[in-house]
Order: sequence, then C-alpha cells, then structure tokens
Amino acid sequence: MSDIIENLGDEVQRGEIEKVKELVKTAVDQGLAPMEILENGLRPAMEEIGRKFGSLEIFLPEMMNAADAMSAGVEILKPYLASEKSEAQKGLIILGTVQGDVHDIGKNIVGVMLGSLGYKIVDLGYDVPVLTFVDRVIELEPDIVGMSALMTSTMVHMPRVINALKERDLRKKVKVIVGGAPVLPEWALEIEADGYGENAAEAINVVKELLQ
Ligand code: HCB
Repeated sequence: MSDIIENLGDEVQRGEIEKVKELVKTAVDQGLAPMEILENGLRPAMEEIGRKFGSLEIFLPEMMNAADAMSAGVEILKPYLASEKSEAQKGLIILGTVQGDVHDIGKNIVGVMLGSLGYKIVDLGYDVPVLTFVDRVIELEPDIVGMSALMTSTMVHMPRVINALKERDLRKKVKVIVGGAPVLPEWALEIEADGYGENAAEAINVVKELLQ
C-alpha cells in the first residue's frame, strides 16, 4: 500500500479534516484512482474506527470526528468518482438510509457515483420512515429503491419497506436494492430484495443489470 493511502487512513482515524483534504488532493494529483483512495484509504479507516468503538478503545466524539474527516475526503473525491460520464437519463433511483439510522456516508457515495453515471437520484436522506419510502414510490414511480442500513437494529426496516410495497401492489413496479456494512447477500435474498451491493462499485453493477 502506498504511503499516502496509509497516511490518509491514519489522519481519518485522528479526525484531522484539513490533513485528510490535503492528502486526498495530493493522492488525486499523483494519479491514484479515486476508487482506490476510497476503498483502500478512507473506507478501511472507518472500519477500524468502528472496531475501536466496538471494543471501547474510542468513544462517540472520536467516531464523530473521524466521520467528519471521512466526509470531507469524500467531498473532495466526488467530482472524480465517476468512472464514465453520461448525459443520458438512465433511470430514476430513490435512495435512503432506513428508519432510526443516521449513517449516510456510504449511501451518499453510492448516490454520487450513480448520479454521475446519468441516473437521476432522489436522495431521501437518513432516518427515512418506512412509509416515506412507499409514499415517494407512489409519487415518483422510480425504477429502483436503494436502501442503506449500518446497524443490525435498523436493517429490520428493510423488509418492512418491501412488505409495505407488496401490500400496496407496488413491488412488481419497482426494483429494490440494499446495502450497508451489516447487510449480506443472504439477507438480501431472505427479504426478497432484487439486489445487493457490498460497495458502491457493486451497487452500480447491480443497478446496471437490473435496468438492462
Ligand atoms: Co456508527 N456505528 N453509530 N456512527 N458507525 C457503526 C455502524 C458500528 C458498527 C460501530 C461499532 O459498534 N462497531 C455500530 C453499529 C452496531 C450495530 O450494528 N448494532 C454503530 C453505532 C452503535 C452507532 C451509534 C448507536 C453510537 C451511539 O450513539 N452510541 C450511533 C447511531 C445513531 C443512529 O444511527 N441512530 C452512531 C453514530 C455514528 C456517527 C454519527 C458518529 C457516524 C455516522 C456519520 C454519518 O454517516 N454521517 C458513525 C460512523 C461513521 C460509523 C462507522 C465507524 C463507519 C460507517 C461508515 O461511514 N463507513 C461504523 C463502523 C462500520 O461500519 N464498520 C459505525 C464507510 C462507508 C463508506 O461504508 O458500509 O456505509 P458503508 O457504505 C458502503 C457499502 O456498504 C455500500 O456502498 C458504500 C460505499 O462503498 N452501501 C450500499 C452502503 N449503502 C448502500 C445501499 C445500497 O442500496 C447499496 C450499497
């Protein structure tokens, strides 16, 4: 791993916003691929922060600082994250982090990348109530609903959204994809989602397949 990627991870963990911005800019200038910066530098740092938080080595303020540093890095990366540019309107995707869950960094990355590929994104934000997903499906008639959950306690709202769509006879009209750190392919199958993305790149592939 390059020094810059390693330093980037350390600075994210320290919550050093300005240093993270500087390192991301330098990494881009040095020609490192945006996805490499994201997947090898920024994301593993957040996984490590999550591990340290879980084992009480750090507490909420440190996790919040690291999240702010990660978000600042993602903000700099946004314009570079698209692998292919497209003006064509490819489909409408509604994204949201499920009820009770404020984690939105990963969902935002998925949204930025899909948006830059020509999909129209309506981002419902975080802590999105079950029925808000349903109401927006009725109102906007999207091609895909993408749900994100970062906690085992909130991923249970994913099947609630799917069931609410079924009850209103909407399930066949819209594809559903799910993701977020605790979400596994088995879970996606169990709740009868149409697709699952372990990361943003996979989510893009799934969306492309579903809309073919
Ligand atoms: Co938070 N938190 N947190 N947290 N947090 C986790 C998720 C824990 C796992 C940490 C731990 O305990 N080890 C844990 C959840 C445990 C569980 O499952 N039960 C946890 C907890 C407990 C909490 C609080 C309850 C802490 C507290 O208050 N005591 C609280 C929850 C508040 C709430 O939601 N009601 C909380 C708060 C926070 C913040 C605010 C400090 C901050 C979030 C800031 C924000 O998002 N704006 C935060 C963070 C940053 C994390 C960790 C450290 C990182 C999450 C992250 O951003 N990862 C996380 C630890 C972890 O995940 N390992 C920890 C980086 C992104 C890029 O990865 O997986 O989100 P991603 O997204 C990927 C991928 O999954 C996929 O593509 C993305 C890009 O590649 N993807 C999708 C994501 N969504 C998709 C949707 C699709 O449809 C398709 C693909």
